[in-house]
Amino acid sequence: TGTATAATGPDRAPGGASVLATTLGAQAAESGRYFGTAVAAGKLTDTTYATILNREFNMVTPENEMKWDAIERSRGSFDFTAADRIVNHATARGQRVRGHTLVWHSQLPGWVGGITDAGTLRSVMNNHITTSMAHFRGKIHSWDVVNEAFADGTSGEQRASVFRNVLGSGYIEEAFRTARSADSAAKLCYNDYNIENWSDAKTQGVYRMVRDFKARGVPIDCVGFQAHFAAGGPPSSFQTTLSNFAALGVDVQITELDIAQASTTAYANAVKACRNVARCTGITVWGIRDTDSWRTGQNPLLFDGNGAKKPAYQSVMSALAATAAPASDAAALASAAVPASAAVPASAVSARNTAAALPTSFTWNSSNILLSPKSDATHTIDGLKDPSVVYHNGKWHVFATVANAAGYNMVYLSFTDWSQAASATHHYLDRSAIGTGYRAAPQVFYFAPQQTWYLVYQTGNASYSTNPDIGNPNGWSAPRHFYPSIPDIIADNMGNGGWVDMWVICDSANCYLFSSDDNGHLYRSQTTMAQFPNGFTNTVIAAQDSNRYALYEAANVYRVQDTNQYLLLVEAIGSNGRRYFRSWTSNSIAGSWTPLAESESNPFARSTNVSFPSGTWTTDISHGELIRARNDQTLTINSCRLQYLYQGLSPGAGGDYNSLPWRLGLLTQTNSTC
Ligand code: 9MR
Repeated sequence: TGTATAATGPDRAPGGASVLATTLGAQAAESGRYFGTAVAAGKLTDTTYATILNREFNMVTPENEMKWDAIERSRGSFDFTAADRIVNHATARGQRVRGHTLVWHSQLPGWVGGITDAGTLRSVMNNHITTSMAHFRGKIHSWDVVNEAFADGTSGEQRASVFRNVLGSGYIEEAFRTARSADSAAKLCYNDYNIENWSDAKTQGVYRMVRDFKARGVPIDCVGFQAHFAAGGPPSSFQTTLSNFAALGVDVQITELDIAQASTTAYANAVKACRNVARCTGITVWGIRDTDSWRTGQNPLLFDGNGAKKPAYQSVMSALAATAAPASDAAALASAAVPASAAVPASAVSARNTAAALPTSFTWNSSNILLSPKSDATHTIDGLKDPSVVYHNGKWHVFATVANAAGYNMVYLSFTDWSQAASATHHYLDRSAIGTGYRAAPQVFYFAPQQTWYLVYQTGNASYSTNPDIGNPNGWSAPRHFYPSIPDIIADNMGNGGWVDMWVICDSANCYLFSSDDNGHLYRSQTTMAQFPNGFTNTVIAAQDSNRYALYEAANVYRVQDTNQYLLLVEAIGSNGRRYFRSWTSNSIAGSWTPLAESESNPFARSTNVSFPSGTWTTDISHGELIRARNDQTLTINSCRLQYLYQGLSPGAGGDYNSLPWRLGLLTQTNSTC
């Protein structure tokens, strides 16, 4: 991380050239895309395989485990065991999942192929779609609803299959309509091979179907191009094909990429075709190592049989990195007003660019524990807490409190992908000029007017340090205080609480400093952008509650991108003694706050609206931060598919508060409407 790059803020240099990341997933994320692979459940215990999977990819497609013959081998009897293994593995690591596939003429059990009665087949098909989608609801980003329904050759028509033969060509539409009712949040895709060359009759046939679906309002969100190529790679018209489909109003993806002999040029051409189309939101390769491929003997993948990167790997990385049209996600995240915006990884944003208003209720999936404390010779840490996070220069940068019985200080770590968070080095900030002693609850942001990073934290006063380079843990300045001493209004109201959790956010004219008192008050001070970080004099009570536990601490305020809304989150202690978040909105930072989801029964985030697909490791959803769409002082979030990095705690833990074993996990919103 060069200081010069850090000082200009953006994660994509102005010309669009990106910083080289170290994994496929992180590199694709630089332009708002994902990079995925097909995964076989039986290989998850192969450590070479799992190491590459966890390191490189942020999307997975079960290679065979979600197919009809795997899931409903006999009528009405569903077995999701192998598919669940893949989904749980992915979800626990923050990887998304593409469901593959609901309706396909192949890998279809004999009992379906033998049905000759339309009524029976219709109900069998719809039941298969509904039961499968219900089982995985909230865990699948996109579904291949119908796979390979068109005929090879020159007809441009649907292929013969039991579905087509018994139900007629309308079965595809019916499958998509059933799928939308079964899971309204998942993206619904049509997936096929040999539709990459624009002039091919098969491509044209699929194109006409998608155009017709869009015209008639049949629910379809995306088209998958399998991209199983011969040694020459994609046809020269591939990019044209992708952009012509995208122009119909669907996202497009490369879903099963493999190329005989894996020439570097052929791979680069495939990647570039996607990269140059804004609505091409991601690329999936059909397997990890050559030995994992279905194309025996053709060595068509990016890793050799030993798990070593092949030349094609480097060419994919370079092609992803070259000047590109950002995916529509990234385009939506960028804002004209302040150029220093962060391109947030594909794993952090929705596959669509609509900035919808916030919903009035929320549901979430949680990851497993992603980050735990790491002690060293001079630091024995019990709890990792209060995370603050930005995405910059192809990496996540996380700051957090480290706690033990003796008190608090802070730590910094960075990593390219959530799947790598656990292996990141922990840099203790007491070794920087921030120094030893009480320092806690960091908040990090880039203050664009001064081209420098700020770390705001509590020391008994409200304090900050600055650093020109967020990637340099030793670059932070010694603490300075925002106030000469605790403001009178806080001293007068905090009772036996504590003055904690300082939070800065700026609009175009002013900066605001929020803090809490563990006694039912949220405070707000104000200064001008020009004076920041000085001039915070006029402190007021921004919100209060006579039940101190209902408005306790860990307040966050964000600007909601493309709306006139600000979002306030405050941590509360519920009637069961467990931590949760309440939320409000306002049309100005200094305005009054209107309830959004703010009760125990309709919380912003609480154990009651959070699912733990791989085990409930905490019933506290406590102090953390939303993933932001930018890293600057505006604290802007994209309302699509929110993610919240939080602290949680083993439900059985107890004893000394400072020694509690807090760990960090990531919530991903499951009821996003965009
Ligand atoms: O890679 C899959 C292989 O393990 C299976 O034996 C095969 C069975 O048909 O399916 C392969 O995956 C296919 C995918 O599901 C759909 N598009 C073509 C893929 C390669 O055949």
